[in-house]
Formats: sequence, structure tokens, C-alpha cells
Amino acid sequence: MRFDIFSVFPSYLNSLQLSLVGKANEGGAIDVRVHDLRDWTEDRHRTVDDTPVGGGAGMVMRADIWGKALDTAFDADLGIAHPRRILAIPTPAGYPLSQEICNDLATGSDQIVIACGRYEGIDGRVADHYANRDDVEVFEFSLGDYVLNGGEVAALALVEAVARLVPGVIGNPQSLVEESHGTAGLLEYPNYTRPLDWRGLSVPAILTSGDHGRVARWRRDEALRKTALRRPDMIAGLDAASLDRRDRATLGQHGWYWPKNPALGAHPIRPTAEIARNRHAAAEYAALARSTFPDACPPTMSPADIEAFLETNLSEEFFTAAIQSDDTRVVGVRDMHGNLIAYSLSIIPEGDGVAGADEGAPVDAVLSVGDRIGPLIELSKFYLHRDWRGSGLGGLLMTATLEELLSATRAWERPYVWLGTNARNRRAQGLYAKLGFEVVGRRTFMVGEQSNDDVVMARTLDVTY
Ligand code: JD8
Repeated sequence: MRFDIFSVFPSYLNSLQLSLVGKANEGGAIDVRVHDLRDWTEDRHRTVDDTPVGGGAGMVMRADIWGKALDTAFDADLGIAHPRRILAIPTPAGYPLSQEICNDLATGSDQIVIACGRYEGIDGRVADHYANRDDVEVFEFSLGDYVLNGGEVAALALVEAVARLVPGVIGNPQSLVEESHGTAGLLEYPNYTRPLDWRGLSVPAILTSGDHGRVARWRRDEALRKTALRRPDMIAGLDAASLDRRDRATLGQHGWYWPKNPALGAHPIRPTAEIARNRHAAAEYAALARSTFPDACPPTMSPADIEAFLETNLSEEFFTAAIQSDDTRVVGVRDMHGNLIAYSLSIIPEGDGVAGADEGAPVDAVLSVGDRIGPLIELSKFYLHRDWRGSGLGGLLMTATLEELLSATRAWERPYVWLGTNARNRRAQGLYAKLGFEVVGRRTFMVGEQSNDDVVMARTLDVTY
């Protein structure tokens, strides 16, 4: 890989003789050449710039000088039949430089010629001219959304970022994998060394445990956590199929979820929870209720009974009333397209009554949980769209539900919420247990003419699990 860098401040690039790039250049793994643009001027003032055509502040660098200089680099014989030659032009108006682009340049190009501009920049025809040559690819790039005084800093960054990816330049290519923006697509975890204690700060104990599996997990979680906090755009770009159960738990703590079946969602997203206040959303909730309630019914339940229950208890009219009532709370979760993918419905009792008492609220059972009887909220409905089951989204819905119920019951001393779920529905019981509910009793739940044996679970409202 050959680098030709043209600048009116060639000594600015002297640092490329140092460290890894310097050694690689001495060793021949790469060939770095720095050129003084003024060597292609012909006037005694070695002029490289002139006033901007059309007016404006500052000076613009002349195309004719650049043309003569760059031609010498592109006419160089690289000893390769059809070399891939790149003209890289740093400019604040360029494409953002990325690790992916550096990987492509390091593995797929033979010569990178960098034109470092100064003043107001280089005459725009230089890029157009070389873009028309079929043996040169022009890449106008930017280091980032801030303004520098010239292209030299960007040239240093490009050469270092590409050279270190050229085979034979870095001693242990393995270290390229776990670094930020590496193939993992995450920011890197923090690193530590001796002294193990410094100014009252200790190296995380897990790192001296010798348990490589736990150390690797800790580092993965740290990388996921830091990336979720600092670069959510990178999390949104992760391939969901490459993420395991522990990744799902860690990213769930930062609001990122994806369907279990990658075919239904290739990347993590950040669903949003809502308290339904607009009755016009009733149809959406009724539609989700209609598509989810049957999945919670035992196979023995007749479609007629299910249909009757849906018509009576989960209709659009029902949700219109529920959304507008002060005694109920309808909470929904939407995906990034605004589709409703989960909902809960809770019934708040009058005064210190017990919601759902007539439907077999286990007053006595809850008494056994709490140290005193108090208002009991019924979590009557808690459903996830089937595509999102097992995704951890239940945690987001439960947190939003409990936070809303907590704000609705501020005056209560120790509010409890209870729910009933079909005794045979182990998946649901497992989810509720993970979400802080304890089994406190049983009840019979009628759907149409069919009685169902429900497990009753309850918990306090404080949102810790
Ligand atoms: C090349 C001249 C200075 C820029 C008038 C200040 C890259 N991320 C980046 N920020 N700035 C540059 C950059 C700045 C340059 C040149 C790159 C050549 N300037 C100009 C326009 C406004 N002065 C860059 N990569």
C-alpha cells in the first residue's frame, strides 16, 4: 500500500515517521511519501492560491498547481497491472470517515493520494477532473462535524487508521477485533493495569478473579452499556442475530429490544411506552387484544367462548371507555414505526376497595403478602404481540405500567397489584415471577360458560426487579 500526501506544510506530516506507521514504512509493509505542493509552482513566489471566483472571503487553491502535482503520483508505476488508486480529499463537506471505509481502503486499494487543502479549500474542478479518470477513484471525506484549518490533520488520521489495518503492519491482528468500531460494532470496554489500587480507585474485582468466562461477560456488558449510552446509533446497527440472551438482558436495561425471531426484526430498537389517553387509539388496542387474548386461553376453550369474551370484554367500545375512565389505566408499547406491540390494562379500585373483588380477587391471599389490607389494583390484561414474546419487552411494559399505577396511587401507603393467569400458562407465570410477582392464591375465571383455573399473583408497586 502506497500513500502520497501533498501539502503546503509537508513537515506537518513528519509524525508519520514515528511509531507503528514509521516502523511499517521503514520495514516496507507500507510506502509513505510526503510531497511539498509548492514544488509544482513555477513563479518565484511559489503561489498555490488565488481569489475565489464569484467573490467571497479568503483564497482558493489553484487547480492547475494541484493537477501537475497529483499527476506525478497517479503516473507512478506501482508494479501492479491494474492498481486501485484513490484520491482522498479531506474537506468539512466530505463523507464521514468510518472504520468500515478504512477497512475497505486497507484491503482493497494499492495507492491513496491525499490532497491536503488550506485556505478556503481546493478548486472544485480538481475532484471533478480526477473523478473523470477511469483509473482513479475520488473520495472526499471529513473527520467530523467541526472545522479545521486544513486537511493535514485528516490526512494523518486517514494514513494511521488505514495503515494499521494493512496486513503485516499490526503485530497481533486479534487486537483489531475487540477495539471500538471493530468487527463487534461496539465501543470497547474499559481497560486497567497495575497498580490495582490508585487514589482510592480499585480495578474491578472481576478482572482479577481468573474466571475468564465471567471476565469476558463483564467486558461484553461494559461494551454494550457504554455503546448504548454514548452511541445509540451503533446499537441500532447491530445484527440482532449476533446477540445472545445475556446481551438481550443487558441492552434491555437500556431500553433496547428485538424480536426473538431475527426475521421479524434484524436490529435492536427502542420501543416507546405510552399511557393511552386518546380514545381514537381504542381500535388499535382492541385489535391487539383480539390477536393476543386467544393465545392465553387453554386449548380446551371453544372459539365461540373466546369470541364471546372478546366481544363483551375487549371490544373497541370497551377500550374507548377504559381509555377515558379514571378507574382504569391502559398502557401501550409501540415499535419505532408506531405499531402497537404490547398493552396492559389495570383497574384501580374505588377508595381502599379491592379491584376485581367480584372476579375473585384473592383479598385474603394478598393479606398474607402485605402486612395490612389495602386498596388492590387488578392488572387485568398484560399482553405482548406474539412476535415480541421472549424479547424481554414484558419488562418495559411492566415498568411503564407500574410507574403509571404508582403515580395514580401516590396517596396510598403500600399499594399492591394482583393478576390472574391460567394455571397451565407456565410461560406467563415465569414472566410475572421475573417481574416481581409472587403466587398468592388461585381463582376460577369464567370465559363464556367455561371455568378456568387461574393462579393469582401479586406484588407491591415499587418498580424494582
Ligand atoms: C480540509 C481547508 C479550512 C474549511 C474555511 C476553515 C476534514 N473535519 C474537518 N473539518 N475541517 C476540515 C478541513 C478544513 C479545511 C481543509 C479539511 C482545507 N480547510 C477551511 C472551510 C472553511 N476554512 C475537515 N477533513
